[in-house]
Amino acid sequence: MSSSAAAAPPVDHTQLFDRIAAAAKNYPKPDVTFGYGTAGFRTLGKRLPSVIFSVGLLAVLRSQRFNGKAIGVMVTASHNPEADNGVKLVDPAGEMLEQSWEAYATTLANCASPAELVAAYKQLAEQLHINIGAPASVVYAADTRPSSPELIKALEAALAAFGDHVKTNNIGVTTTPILHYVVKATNDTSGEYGEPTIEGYQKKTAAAFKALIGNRGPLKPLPVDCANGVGALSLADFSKHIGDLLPFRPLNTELNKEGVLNYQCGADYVKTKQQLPPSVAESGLLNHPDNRGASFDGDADRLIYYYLKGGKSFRLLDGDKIAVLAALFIGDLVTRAKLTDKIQVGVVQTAYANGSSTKFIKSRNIPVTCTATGVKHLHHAALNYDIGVYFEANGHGTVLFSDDTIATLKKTEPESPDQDRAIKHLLALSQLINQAVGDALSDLLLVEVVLAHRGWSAEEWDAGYEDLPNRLVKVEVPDRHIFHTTDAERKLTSPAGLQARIDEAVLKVEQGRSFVRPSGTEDCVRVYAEAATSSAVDTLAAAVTDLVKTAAAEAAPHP
Ligand code: 16G
Ligand code: MG
Repeated sequence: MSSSAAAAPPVDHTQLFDRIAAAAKNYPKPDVTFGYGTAGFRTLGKRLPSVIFSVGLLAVLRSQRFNGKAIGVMVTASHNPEADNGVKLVDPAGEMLEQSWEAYATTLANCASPAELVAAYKQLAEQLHINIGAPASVVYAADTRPSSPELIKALEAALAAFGDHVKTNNIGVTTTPILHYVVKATNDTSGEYGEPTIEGYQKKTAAAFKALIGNRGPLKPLPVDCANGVGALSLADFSKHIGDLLPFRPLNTELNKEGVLNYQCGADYVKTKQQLPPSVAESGLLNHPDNRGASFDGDADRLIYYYLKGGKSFRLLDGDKIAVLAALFIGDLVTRAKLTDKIQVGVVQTAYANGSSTKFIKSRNIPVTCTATGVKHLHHAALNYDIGVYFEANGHGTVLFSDDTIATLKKTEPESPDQDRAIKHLLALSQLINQAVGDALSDLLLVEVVLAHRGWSAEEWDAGYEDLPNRLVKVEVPDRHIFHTTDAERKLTSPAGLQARIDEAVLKVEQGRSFVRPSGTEDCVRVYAEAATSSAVDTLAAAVTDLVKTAAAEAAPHP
């Protein structure tokens, strides 16, 4: 970086390369091709040790690239079955790894031998002009999966090869959003973001929650389905900090029983099946119409709410409903703070957002941006707003406050007690809501704060708009890579002619909308459809599925 670096004598890193190669021998690569996808690497846990080892090397390089700032490594496979595992890297500001580095992760993960790995690593460092002898810092954590301890050992073996100049911080078993928080807090030089520990996260979140609830508590008990995952731990820890202010009724908290993680429970189960997990139904905790319940996914970065209307019929309160609840509440606070000319609140969604939610948000004069699927895309777009509310329908999301917004809030002199309260509430929300990444626990607290302030039950929250009936179909095709999209994945550019046929099918049904995209996490193509009625959406989903299958078969090579 400095001119003296260029003039320095070449450093001999042979010993380091030898140590890396020797350690890598213990983690032979299986005969699998790996790819760093939407959520990092994800596959059967037993296939991953070599991948995790290579991720350790990349984390060090990434940290050196930022002059030794901490990089995060999270070992988790989120809502996937228990036998799966995964790993992703977290950038210094607590964000997902910058996209251009995903290809480097893939290159290192696919090296077939220790010698190849060292050569690829060396080449990468040269190409990026990174001094591999420079200091680095890596913070890491894992979820509760049985394969996680073994994978953490592989990561530590890679980091240990560097000796003392790589600082490591194993924060243990925790949620993905807490790891993101700790990375952001570690690198925050202002010291304002919070202590860089799990405890620091709990304290900061609890203080903001208490300030926002004020004398509105104690709130009604809340059943929380923890998917038998790591969210159960953070919920129990958090509970100690707030006492009875919000009494949780934790469900699915088995962390040591085999085969139960994400099994018939969790946010993904509820969203895809559109029904209560059997365990939640059996608990009877939702039988009262005023009650609401929530589900986390396996690493607690997704949140879904629900209730039984009239104590009987299941109603889903998904990421779209959370986004609407949050955006309108925050918008009202900005109005009361008399800052509408300085602070613009916007919502970011994907094409999976129910059309009714988008229409509803726009009808309230709140701008909406649509991005491609995947947290990083939404997060990036949300940064364009002063306060950006982003949620995927599946429950991933958060609310980002820009630095300028925080500065504006801090320097505004209130002229009335109401304006003063609104400003304080906005500042407290910026402390409550995880600014690094979507966080099921902090999002849950956000929902509870809004409901408490509005004095609403789940049913009143739900009353804003009615979801259009929708279907999500998974279509297995010979080659999903022939499907290419544009316009935030709302239109196909190939196979040729398919989009025009989908458009024709859409026109045949009232309020129809449908799009097709290749999955970033599974070997399939996903069809989404919505329409005015349940039967119309069935017709549309079936028609588009047929079109996709036909186009995929026509494109496949004939034997
Ligand atoms: C990953 C993404 C999630 C997205 C999903 C789509 C992150 C942390 N996770 O789980 O946001 O909704 O992929 O899966 O970005 P798909 O490409 O298989 O439809
Ligand atoms: Mg997750």
